[in-house]
Amino acid sequence: MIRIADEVREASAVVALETTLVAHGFPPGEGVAVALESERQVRSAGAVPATIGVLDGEIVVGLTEEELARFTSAARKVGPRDLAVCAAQGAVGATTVGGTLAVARIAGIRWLATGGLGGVHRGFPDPPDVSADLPQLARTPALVVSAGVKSLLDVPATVEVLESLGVPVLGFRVDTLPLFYAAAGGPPVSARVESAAEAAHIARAHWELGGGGLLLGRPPDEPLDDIEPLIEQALRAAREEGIAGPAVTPFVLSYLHRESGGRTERANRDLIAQNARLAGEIAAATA
Ligand code: PSU
Ligand code: MN
Repeated sequence: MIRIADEVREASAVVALETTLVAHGFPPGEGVAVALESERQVRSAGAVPATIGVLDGEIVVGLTEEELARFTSAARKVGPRDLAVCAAQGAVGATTVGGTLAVARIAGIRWLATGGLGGVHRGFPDPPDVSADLPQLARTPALVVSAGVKSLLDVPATVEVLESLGVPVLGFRVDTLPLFYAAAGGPPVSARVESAAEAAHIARAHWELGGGGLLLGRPPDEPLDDIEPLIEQALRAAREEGIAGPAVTPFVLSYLHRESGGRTERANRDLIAQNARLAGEIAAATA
């Protein structure tokens, strides 16, 4: 049921990339460009990208450019619970961080890059919405590089849950977890790291001790510090329109991209590429 591209199978340094952001995080057509740029960044750091998704009854590790083009907004959003169902039903499935981690675990991939990790939604427990990214990260020996967690979440609550799950939350040259678009103002990380090599060393030590996943927060190079009011406005609009569950993030992101005149979209695209680059450097440092 799993097809691993030859190049991925033969490489010693591999970075897994998710496809939910490709299908549901950007306007039609642009997600593919973001995915290809992430792959270029991983390669230029000396590692091999493995973009993961479900196609034609197979879980594919290392999608081709042609295959990537099929990840449109019509694709299912596939978390850990949805992988088998999606493959068995032959649907196109864009894997979330959690879904991608579940596949990485089987394929033996230790490094993953994304924009923002899922987590505890604002207003918990009404609704009691906690992303499956968190428990999946806890049980997968992999390090995820992100700009923190998704901007629309309750970030301090998410960090509390990560602590409960035994997931180290590392900051790349910062003492607080980046807030996705914004760099500063987040909750403290559990440790700060200064280099890709140090992050790799810590991850290896964590796994040697039987640990699972780790989160490494990298602040965006060009942060946007004025987006929070717009996020609150987007969440209000989502509530008023009855948008719930997995549909919230795509709704909020497109709202932000539209209302910010494209600023959040550019920031989102750039930080994903930066995270891919760093994950590539970490993978290459341990190969
Ligand atoms: N961050 C973004 N855009 C996204 C996501 C995160 O800026 O599309 C996706 C990731 O794939 C993440 C998923 O794994 O949202 C989490 O979704 P949920 O909260 O429904 O579990
Ligand atoms: Mn959710």
